[in-house]
Amino acid sequence: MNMMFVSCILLTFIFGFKSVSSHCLCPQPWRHYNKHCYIHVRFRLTFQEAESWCNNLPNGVGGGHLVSILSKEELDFLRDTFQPVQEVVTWIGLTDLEEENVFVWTDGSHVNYTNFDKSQPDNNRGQEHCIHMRVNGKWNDYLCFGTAFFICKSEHWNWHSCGRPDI
Ligand SMILES: [Ca+2]
Repeated sequence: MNMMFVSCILLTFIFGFKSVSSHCLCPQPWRHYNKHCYIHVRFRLTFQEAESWCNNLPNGVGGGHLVSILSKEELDFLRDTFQPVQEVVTWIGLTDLEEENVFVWTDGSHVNYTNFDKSQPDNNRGQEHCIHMRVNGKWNDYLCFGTAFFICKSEHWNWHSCGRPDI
């Protein structure tokens, strides 16, 4: 291969990727991370109301769920992105409502990673089955009919106005 050809390939590669910004993958004000879009919703709902809100997402994003957090990296992304506007607690999509101490994500993801706070989950008074995240990023089981801000997560979107196929 001659140098000109290699340079062409490299430039195409670099500018090809640059033209696919996160704005193409998630509509504003959603934020993109690892093939998913996230939004921090700043009004208070119960756990089930928040899950329903995420299931019926506006802006054509598609059906989503309360956020599943599958790794420390994903948790760090959420904290870095939403911490400045995060209130005391934020619903995440983890619950053991169906069976005590068997935690499931509402989006069906496997539970391979958790980040519960010290002494949690404690199922206080036998009534805490829905998980929220505290400002310190640690998780706590809480009353499902309590209200909190929440984060929705949805598979990212090929926004047609980008004019390019998704990568
Ligand atoms: Ca608790």
